[in-house]
Amino acid sequence: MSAAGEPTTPTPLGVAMIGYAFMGKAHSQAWRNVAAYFDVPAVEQRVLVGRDAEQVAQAAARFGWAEAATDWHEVIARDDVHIVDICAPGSLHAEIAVAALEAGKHVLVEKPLANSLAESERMVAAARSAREHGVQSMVGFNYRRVPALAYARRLIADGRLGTIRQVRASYLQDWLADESAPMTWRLRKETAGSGALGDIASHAIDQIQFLLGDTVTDVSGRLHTFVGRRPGDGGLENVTVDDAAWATLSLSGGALASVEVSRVALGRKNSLQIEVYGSRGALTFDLERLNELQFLDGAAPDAEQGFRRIVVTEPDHPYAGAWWPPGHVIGWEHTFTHQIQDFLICIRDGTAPSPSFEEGLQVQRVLAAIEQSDAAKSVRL
Ligand code: SOE
Repeated sequence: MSAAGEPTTPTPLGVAMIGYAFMGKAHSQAWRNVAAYFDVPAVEQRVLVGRDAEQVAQAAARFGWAEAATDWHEVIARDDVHIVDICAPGSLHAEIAVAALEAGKHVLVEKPLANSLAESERMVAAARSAREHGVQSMVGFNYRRVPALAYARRLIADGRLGTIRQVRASYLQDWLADESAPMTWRLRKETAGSGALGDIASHAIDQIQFLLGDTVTDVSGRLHTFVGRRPGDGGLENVTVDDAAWATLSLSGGALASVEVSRVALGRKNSLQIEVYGSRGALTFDLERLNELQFLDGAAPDAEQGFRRIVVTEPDHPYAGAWWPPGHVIGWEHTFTHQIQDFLICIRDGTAPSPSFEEGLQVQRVLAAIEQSDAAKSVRL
């Protein structure tokens, strides 16, 4: 407590991270770098947690963590741990997040929030009561922190596109196009919850709601699994999640959006594309050119109509001023650094971060509605 009785931020803030695979690696570089580029409270990467003692120790040494541990229960009880960053599979999110929040730790959890609505609701309840004690929580929808997309949101909020009518979002990958690609936790319903739906449609849906500042109110959807069996440890195993998903969404402000996602779209590595069409302007974004935004100003003279390319690296653009001079582009990993800087500022200022667990639950409701709509099936001709 400060002299005025206000809660003070411990210095440095001790961080524990659970999980050290792909997302753990991405988050680690952000924890390592954030204080070098942004004006944030000091942090210390105290402990990395994983199930395999040898592997987690190697990962800790490599990714800059002071210690390694195998029992997350012990770690969240430590007094020198103030923040818990959950990069474990979705099936573990609820249990760890609720326990960490109850132990008074700020929690950052990877997307999607959880594997089911029931788990998500438990997490929201825990987040709400923790918030009353100044304990913050956030979901890792990192694409909100792409400068071009944060800037797109600003243009939309400023009315530069007029009334938004239509959004097209697609997120296509091909790492499952090969039928011999092996089983992983991401292909089992009990660990991942769903397939392309939770993994990448969740990003697209969050992004649409973020850009428009709107909420999805109505959904129709379709899921499909193209490769039903894949090699596991003991031979071929059933894939219990979708490979691809489609949805049309109505938004509270009157816009309609289409979403198409796939992990079997051959040739597409990590292609997130978004197009927004309004009554006065339009914009398009492609993650493979993440420093750029294409903007069409419908108010320009007819003879000058056309999309123009904005390189989103100016000091006035979101996040960009912390890095390099204009035109010196940044990459995918920077979105995680931005995410952690936003989270740390909220912890320091005692303000609620976004996307909150409530916002994560809203995405989860849309995912569940797409599954429900798929179960209702289409009209057969
Ligand atoms: C795997 O499909 C994945 O790593 C997602 O889980 C991430 O959220 C996305 O950013 C990239 O693809």
